[in-house]
Amino acid sequence: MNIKELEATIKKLAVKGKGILAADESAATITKRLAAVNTESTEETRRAYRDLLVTTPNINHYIAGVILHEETLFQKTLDGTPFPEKLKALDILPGIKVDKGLIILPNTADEQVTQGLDGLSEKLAEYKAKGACFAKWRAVYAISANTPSMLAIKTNAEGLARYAAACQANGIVPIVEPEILIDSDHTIERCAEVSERVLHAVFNALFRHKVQLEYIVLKPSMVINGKKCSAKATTEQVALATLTILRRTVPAAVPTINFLSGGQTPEEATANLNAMNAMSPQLPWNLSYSYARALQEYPMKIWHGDKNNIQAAQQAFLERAKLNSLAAVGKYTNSMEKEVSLA
Ligand code: 5MM
Repeated sequence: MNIKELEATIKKLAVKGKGILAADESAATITKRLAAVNTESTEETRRAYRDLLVTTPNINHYIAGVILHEETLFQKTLDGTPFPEKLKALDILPGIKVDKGLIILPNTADEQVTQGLDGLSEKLAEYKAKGACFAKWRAVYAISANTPSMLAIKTNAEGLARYAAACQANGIVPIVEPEILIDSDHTIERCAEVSERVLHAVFNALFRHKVQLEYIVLKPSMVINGKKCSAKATTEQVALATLTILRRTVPAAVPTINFLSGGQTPEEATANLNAMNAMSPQLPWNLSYSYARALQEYPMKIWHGDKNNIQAAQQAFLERAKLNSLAAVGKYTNSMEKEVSLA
Protein backbone atom coordinates (compact mmCIF):
# COMPACT_ATOMS: atom_id res chain seq x y z
CA MET A 1 0.00 0.00 0.00
CA ASN A 2 1.45 3.37 -1.00
CA ILE A 3 0.43 5.51 1.98
CA LYS A 4 2.02 8.66 0.55
CA GLU A 5 -0.19 8.51 -2.54
CA LEU A 6 -3.32 7.87 -0.48
CA GLU A 7 -2.39 10.70 1.88
CA ALA A 8 -1.89 13.20 -0.94
CA THR A 9 -5.26 12.29 -2.49
CA ILE A 10 -7.31 12.37 0.70
CA LYS A 11 -5.77 15.67 1.71
CA LYS A 12 -7.12 17.26 -1.46
CA LEU A 13 -10.52 15.56 -1.35
CA ALA A 14 -11.15 16.45 2.29
CA VAL A 15 -10.31 20.11 1.97
CA LYS A 16 -12.83 22.23 3.89
CA GLY A 17 -15.41 23.98 1.71
CA LYS A 18 -14.89 21.86 -1.40
CA GLY A 19 -16.91 18.89 -2.59
CA ILE A 20 -17.03 16.18 -5.23
CA LEU A 21 -19.05 16.18 -8.45
CA ALA A 22 -20.55 12.79 -9.31
CA ALA A 23 -20.64 12.70 -13.11
CA ASP A 24 -20.40 8.92 -13.40
CA GLU A 25 -23.94 8.11 -14.52
CA SER A 26 -24.12 4.74 -16.25
CA ALA A 27 -25.29 4.70 -19.88
CA ALA A 28 -28.84 3.84 -18.76
CA THR A 29 -28.99 6.64 -16.18
CA ILE A 30 -27.47 9.39 -18.33
CA THR A 31 -29.75 8.37 -21.21
CA LYS A 32 -32.76 8.79 -18.90
CA ARG A 33 -31.52 12.16 -17.63
CA LEU A 34 -30.77 13.46 -21.14
CA ALA A 35 -34.13 12.21 -22.43
CA ALA A 36 -35.82 14.27 -19.70
CA VAL A 37 -34.33 17.40 -21.32
CA ASN A 38 -35.13 16.20 -24.86
CA THR A 39 -31.52 15.40 -25.70
CA GLU A 40 -30.37 12.24 -27.43
CA SER A 41 -27.75 10.22 -25.56
CA THR A 42 -24.81 9.55 -27.87
CA GLU A 43 -21.11 9.19 -27.16
CA GLU A 44 -20.71 12.79 -28.35
CA THR A 45 -23.61 14.36 -26.40
CA ARG A 46 -22.39 12.65 -23.23
CA ARG A 47 -18.87 13.92 -23.91
CA ALA A 48 -20.05 17.43 -24.71
CA TYR A 49 -22.19 17.62 -21.58
CA ARG A 50 -19.41 16.42 -19.29
CA ASP A 51 -16.96 18.74 -21.07
CA LEU A 52 -19.29 21.64 -20.21
CA LEU A 53 -19.22 20.66 -16.54
CA VAL A 54 -15.47 20.21 -16.09
CA THR A 55 -14.51 23.29 -18.11
CA THR A 56 -16.79 25.62 -16.13
CA PRO A 57 -14.60 28.63 -15.30
CA ASN A 58 -13.65 28.77 -11.58
CA ILE A 59 -15.32 25.47 -10.75
CA ASN A 60 -12.07 24.40 -9.06
CA HIS A 61 -12.87 26.88 -6.28
CA TYR A 62 -15.64 24.57 -5.12
CA ILE A 63 -14.98 21.12 -6.57
CA ALA A 64 -12.01 19.02 -5.39
CA GLY A 65 -12.75 15.88 -7.40
CA VAL A 66 -14.95 14.57 -10.19
CA ILE A 67 -16.15 10.98 -10.39
CA LEU A 68 -16.01 9.95 -14.03
CA HIS A 69 -17.64 7.10 -15.88
CA GLU A 70 -15.18 4.76 -17.65
CA GLU A 71 -16.29 6.16 -21.02
CA THR A 72 -15.32 9.71 -19.98
CA LEU A 73 -11.95 8.62 -18.57
CA PHE A 74 -10.94 7.71 -22.13
CA GLN A 75 -12.56 10.72 -23.85
CA LYS A 76 -11.12 14.16 -24.61
CA THR A 77 -12.36 17.67 -23.95
CA LEU A 78 -13.03 19.97 -26.89
CA ASP A 79 -9.39 21.17 -27.02
CA GLY A 80 -8.17 17.57 -27.38
CA THR A 81 -7.01 17.08 -23.78
CA PRO A 82 -7.98 13.79 -22.12
CA PHE A 83 -10.50 14.44 -19.32
CA PRO A 84 -8.20 13.27 -16.50
CA GLU A 85 -5.39 15.55 -17.70
CA LYS A 86 -7.77 18.48 -18.04
CA LEU A 87 -8.98 17.99 -14.48
CA LYS A 88 -5.48 17.67 -13.06
CA ALA A 89 -4.44 20.88 -14.81
CA LEU A 90 -7.30 22.58 -12.96
CA ASP A 91 -6.16 21.05 -9.67
CA ILE A 92 -9.24 18.81 -9.58
CA LEU A 93 -8.71 15.11 -8.92
CA PRO A 94 -10.15 12.64 -11.42
CA GLY A 95 -12.00 9.65 -9.95
CA ILE A 96 -13.64 6.64 -11.53
CA LYS A 97 -16.75 4.59 -10.86
CA VAL A 98 -15.63 0.96 -10.76
CA ASP A 99 -18.72 -1.00 -9.78
CA LYS A 100 -20.56 -2.86 -12.50
CA GLY A 101 -24.08 -2.08 -11.33
CA LEU A 102 -26.72 -4.00 -9.45
CA ILE A 103 -28.10 -7.53 -9.66
CA ILE A 104 -30.81 -9.29 -7.65
CA LEU A 105 -29.53 -11.08 -4.56
CA PRO A 106 -31.09 -14.55 -4.61
CA ASN A 107 -33.27 -15.60 -1.66
CA THR A 108 -34.23 -12.04 -0.76
CA ALA A 109 -37.35 -10.03 -1.61
CA ASP A 110 -35.64 -8.89 -4.84
CA GLU A 111 -33.04 -6.89 -2.97
CA GLN A 112 -29.96 -5.82 -4.89
CA VAL A 113 -26.26 -6.42 -4.56
CA THR A 114 -23.47 -4.60 -6.38
CA GLN A 115 -21.23 -6.52 -8.74
CA GLY A 116 -17.75 -5.80 -10.09
CA LEU A 117 -15.17 -7.52 -7.90
CA ASP A 118 -13.91 -9.91 -10.60
CA GLY A 119 -10.81 -8.44 -12.22
CA LEU A 120 -11.12 -5.28 -10.12
CA SER A 121 -7.45 -5.06 -9.18
CA GLU A 122 -6.34 -5.14 -12.83
CA LYS A 123 -8.97 -2.54 -13.75
CA LEU A 124 -7.79 -0.27 -10.92
CA ALA A 125 -4.21 -0.46 -12.17
CA GLU A 126 -5.41 0.45 -15.68
CA TYR A 127 -7.53 3.37 -14.43
CA LYS A 128 -4.67 4.61 -12.31
CA ALA A 129 -2.38 4.63 -15.32
CA LYS A 130 -5.00 6.84 -17.02
CA GLY A 131 -4.85 9.28 -14.10
CA ALA A 132 -7.60 8.19 -11.67
CA CYS A 133 -6.67 8.95 -8.05
CA PHE A 134 -9.87 7.78 -6.37
CA ALA A 135 -12.72 5.40 -7.10
CA LYS A 136 -16.36 4.87 -6.27
CA TRP A 137 -18.55 1.82 -5.56
CA ARG A 138 -22.24 2.19 -4.78
CA ALA A 139 -24.36 -0.26 -2.80
CA VAL A 140 -28.12 0.29 -2.75
CA TYR A 141 -30.70 -0.48 -0.04
CA ALA A 142 -34.45 -0.09 -0.43
CA ILE A 143 -36.58 0.42 2.67
CA SER A 144 -39.83 -1.51 3.14
CA ALA A 145 -41.41 -3.19 6.16
CA ASN A 146 -38.99 -6.13 5.82
CA THR A 147 -36.04 -4.69 3.95
CA PRO A 148 -33.18 -4.25 3.89
CA SER A 149 -32.66 -7.80 5.14
CA MET A 150 -29.59 -8.71 7.17
CA LEU A 151 -28.47 -10.84 4.20
CA ALA A 152 -28.51 -7.82 1.86
CA ILE A 153 -26.88 -5.59 4.46
CA LYS A 154 -24.01 -8.02 5.10
CA THR A 155 -23.48 -8.99 1.46
CA ASN A 156 -23.29 -5.36 0.33
CA ALA A 157 -21.00 -4.45 3.23
CA GLU A 158 -18.66 -7.26 2.22
CA GLY A 159 -18.58 -5.98 -1.38
CA LEU A 160 -17.85 -2.41 -0.30
CA ALA A 161 -15.05 -3.57 2.00
CA ARG A 162 -13.41 -5.86 -0.58
CA TYR A 163 -13.57 -3.04 -3.13
CA ALA A 164 -12.11 -0.52 -0.66
CA ALA A 165 -9.25 -2.86 0.26
CA ALA A 166 -8.44 -3.44 -3.43
CA CYS A 167 -8.42 0.32 -4.05
CA GLN A 168 -6.02 1.06 -1.21
CA ALA A 169 -3.72 -1.78 -2.29
CA ASN A 170 -3.50 0.01 -5.66
CA GLY A 171 -2.86 3.46 -4.18
CA ILE A 172 -6.41 4.64 -4.93
CA VAL A 173 -8.67 6.29 -2.34
CA PRO A 174 -12.06 4.51 -2.23
CA ILE A 175 -15.36 6.35 -1.96
CA VAL A 176 -17.57 3.99 0.02
CA GLU A 177 -21.18 4.66 -0.99
CA PRO A 178 -23.99 2.88 0.81
CA GLU A 179 -27.12 4.52 -0.65
CA ILE A 180 -30.39 4.14 1.20
CA LEU A 181 -33.08 4.96 -1.34
CA ILE A 182 -35.64 7.64 -0.48
CA ASP A 183 -38.34 6.82 -3.01
CA SER A 184 -40.49 4.90 -0.53
CA ASP A 185 -43.01 5.99 2.15
CA HIS A 186 -40.82 5.41 5.21
CA THR A 187 -40.59 7.84 8.10
CA ILE A 188 -37.37 9.56 9.14
CA GLU A 189 -37.31 7.32 12.23
CA ARG A 190 -37.38 4.18 10.08
CA CYS A 191 -34.63 5.65 7.90
CA ALA A 192 -32.54 6.27 11.01
CA GLU A 193 -32.98 2.66 12.15
CA VAL A 194 -31.96 1.29 8.74
CA SER A 195 -29.05 3.75 8.35
CA GLU A 196 -27.62 2.72 11.70
CA ARG A 197 -27.72 -0.97 10.78
CA VAL A 198 -26.26 -0.39 7.32
CA LEU A 199 -23.40 1.84 8.47
CA HIS A 200 -22.59 -0.42 11.40
CA ALA A 201 -22.27 -3.39 9.02
CA VAL A 202 -20.19 -1.36 6.54
CA PHE A 203 -17.66 -0.31 9.18
CA ASN A 204 -17.54 -3.80 10.62
CA ALA A 205 -16.67 -5.17 7.15
CA LEU A 206 -14.11 -2.41 6.53
CA PHE A 207 -12.46 -3.38 9.82
CA ARG A 208 -12.39 -7.09 8.94
CA HIS A 209 -10.78 -6.29 5.59
CA LYS A 210 -8.19 -4.04 7.28
CA VAL A 211 -9.21 -0.97 5.29
CA GLN A 212 -7.40 2.09 6.62
CA LEU A 213 -10.20 4.47 7.53
CA GLU A 214 -7.88 7.47 7.32
CA TYR A 215 -7.86 7.03 3.54
CA ILE A 216 -11.50 6.61 2.58
CA VAL A 217 -14.36 8.95 1.71
CA LEU A 218 -17.74 7.89 3.09
CA LYS A 219 -20.62 8.81 0.77
CA PRO A 220 -23.85 8.10 2.63
CA SER A 221 -27.45 9.18 2.25
CA MET A 222 -28.83 11.70 4.69
CA VAL A 223 -31.28 10.37 7.26
CA ILE A 224 -34.58 11.60 5.84
CA ASN A 225 -38.18 10.52 5.30
CA GLY A 226 -39.11 8.70 2.08
CA LYS A 227 -40.57 10.87 -0.69
CA LYS A 228 -43.99 9.22 -0.33
CA CYS A 229 -44.16 9.72 3.44
CA SER A 230 -46.79 12.27 4.51
CA ALA A 231 -44.71 13.38 7.52
CA LYS A 232 -42.02 15.53 5.92
CA ALA A 233 -39.03 16.07 8.19
CA THR A 234 -37.74 19.62 8.62
CA THR A 235 -34.20 20.63 7.75
CA GLU A 236 -33.31 20.63 11.46
CA GLN A 237 -34.78 17.14 11.95
CA VAL A 238 -32.82 15.78 8.99
CA ALA A 239 -29.60 17.38 10.25
CA LEU A 240 -30.07 16.15 13.80
CA ALA A 241 -31.06 12.60 12.81
CA THR A 242 -28.20 12.32 10.32
CA LEU A 243 -25.60 13.57 12.81
CA THR A 244 -26.95 11.25 15.52
CA ILE A 245 -26.58 8.18 13.30
CA LEU A 246 -23.18 9.22 11.95
CA ARG A 247 -21.87 9.79 15.49
CA ARG A 248 -23.02 6.31 16.49
CA THR A 249 -21.50 4.51 13.55
CA VAL A 250 -18.65 6.38 11.83
CA PRO A 251 -15.23 6.33 13.53
CA ALA A 252 -13.45 9.67 13.95
CA ALA A 253 -10.58 8.33 11.82
CA VAL A 254 -12.68 8.86 8.68
CA PRO A 255 -11.53 12.25 7.33
CA THR A 256 -14.49 13.23 5.21
CA ILE A 257 -18.15 12.37 4.70
CA ASN A 258 -19.49 13.54 1.33
CA PHE A 259 -23.24 13.04 1.07
CA LEU A 260 -25.15 11.93 -2.02
CA SER A 261 -28.30 13.92 -2.79
CA GLY A 262 -30.47 10.90 -3.59
CA GLY A 263 -33.38 12.73 -5.24
CA GLN A 264 -33.68 15.65 -2.83
CA THR A 265 -34.18 18.95 -4.64
CA PRO A 266 -30.98 20.95 -5.15
CA GLU A 267 -32.16 23.46 -2.52
CA GLU A 268 -33.00 20.76 0.05
CA ALA A 269 -29.66 19.03 -0.41
CA THR A 270 -27.84 22.33 0.16
CA ALA A 271 -29.97 23.40 3.13
CA ASN A 272 -29.65 20.02 4.88
CA LEU A 273 -25.87 19.95 4.49
CA ASN A 274 -25.63 23.51 5.74
CA ALA A 275 -27.78 22.75 8.80
CA MET A 276 -25.43 19.95 9.87
CA ASN A 277 -22.35 22.14 9.58
CA ALA A 278 -24.06 25.13 11.22
CA MET A 279 -25.47 23.01 14.05
CA SER A 280 -22.19 21.32 15.00
CA PRO A 281 -19.01 23.09 13.97
CA GLN A 282 -16.94 20.67 16.11
CA LEU A 283 -17.39 17.41 14.21
CA PRO A 284 -14.73 14.69 13.93
CA TRP A 285 -15.09 14.56 10.15
CA ASN A 286 -15.33 17.07 7.32
CA LEU A 287 -18.98 17.14 6.11
CA SER A 288 -19.40 17.94 2.45
CA TYR A 289 -21.10 16.86 -0.79
CA SER A 290 -20.67 14.40 -3.61
CA TYR A 291 -23.85 15.22 -5.49
CA ALA A 292 -24.91 14.25 -8.98
CA ARG A 293 -28.50 15.42 -9.42
CA ALA A 294 -28.39 18.25 -6.88
CA LEU A 295 -25.45 19.82 -8.75
CA GLN A 296 -26.49 18.94 -12.29
CA GLU A 297 -30.25 19.39 -12.44
CA TYR A 298 -30.27 23.07 -13.42
CA PRO A 299 -27.26 23.10 -15.76
CA MET A 300 -28.57 20.09 -17.65
CA LYS A 301 -32.00 21.68 -18.11
CA ILE A 302 -30.50 24.96 -19.30
CA TRP A 303 -28.10 23.26 -21.73
CA HIS A 304 -30.51 20.65 -23.17
CA GLY A 305 -28.08 19.76 -25.93
CA ASP A 306 -27.72 23.27 -27.39
CA LYS A 307 -24.18 24.65 -27.56
CA ASN A 308 -25.55 28.20 -27.45
CA ASN A 309 -26.56 27.51 -23.86
CA ILE A 310 -23.18 26.32 -22.58
CA GLN A 311 -22.29 29.55 -20.81
CA ALA A 312 -25.65 29.86 -19.05
CA ALA A 313 -25.50 26.21 -18.02
CA GLN A 314 -21.99 26.70 -16.64
CA GLN A 315 -23.19 29.72 -14.63
CA ALA A 316 -25.96 27.62 -13.10
CA PHE A 317 -23.51 24.83 -12.27
CA LEU A 318 -21.03 27.25 -10.73
CA GLU A 319 -23.79 28.83 -8.65
CA ARG A 320 -24.96 25.47 -7.27
CA ALA A 321 -21.37 24.45 -6.51
CA LYS A 322 -20.75 27.74 -4.72
CA LEU A 323 -23.90 27.40 -2.59
CA ASN A 324 -22.92 23.87 -1.60
CA SER A 325 -19.42 25.02 -0.82
CA LEU A 326 -20.92 27.57 1.58
CA ALA A 327 -23.12 24.83 3.05
CA ALA A 328 -20.01 22.72 3.63
CA VAL A 329 -18.83 25.40 6.06
CA GLY A 330 -22.28 26.21 7.49
CA LYS A 331 -22.47 29.63 5.87
CA TYR A 332 -25.35 29.18 3.44
CA THR A 333 -28.73 30.86 3.87
CA ASN A 334 -31.90 30.42 1.84
CA SER A 335 -31.82 34.04 0.76
CA MET A 336 -28.65 33.34 -1.21
CA GLU A 337 -30.57 31.21 -3.69
CA LYS A 338 -31.34 34.23 -5.85
CA GLU A 339 -28.64 36.70 -5.07
CA VAL A 340 -25.44 34.67 -5.10
CA SER A 341 -22.58 36.57 -6.68
CA LEU A 342 -20.52 34.30 -8.86
CA ALA A 343 -16.79 34.19 -8.26
C1 5MM B 1 -24.35 9.74 -10.96
O1 5MM B 1 -25.10 8.66 -10.47
C2 5MM B 1 -24.25 7.67 -9.87
C3 5MM B 1 -24.28 6.41 -10.63
O2 5MM B 1 -25.53 5.83 -10.67
P1 5MM B 1 -25.85 4.71 -11.80
O3 5MM B 1 -24.71 3.76 -11.87
O4 5MM B 1 -27.14 4.10 -11.34
O5 5MM B 1 -26.03 5.43 -13.08
C4 5MM B 1 -24.62 7.52 -8.40
O6 5MM B 1 -23.88 6.54 -7.75
C5 5MM B 1 -24.33 8.80 -7.73
O7 5MM B 1 -22.94 8.96 -7.57
C6 5MM B 1 -24.97 8.88 -6.38
O8 5MM B 1 -26.23 8.28 -6.33
C7 5MM B 1 -25.11 10.33 -6.00
O9 5MM B 1 -25.92 10.94 -6.94
P2 5MM B 1 -27.14 11.78 -6.42
O10 5MM B 1 -27.92 12.11 -7.66
O11 5MM B 1 -27.88 10.87 -5.49
O12 5MM B 1 -26.54 12.96 -5.73
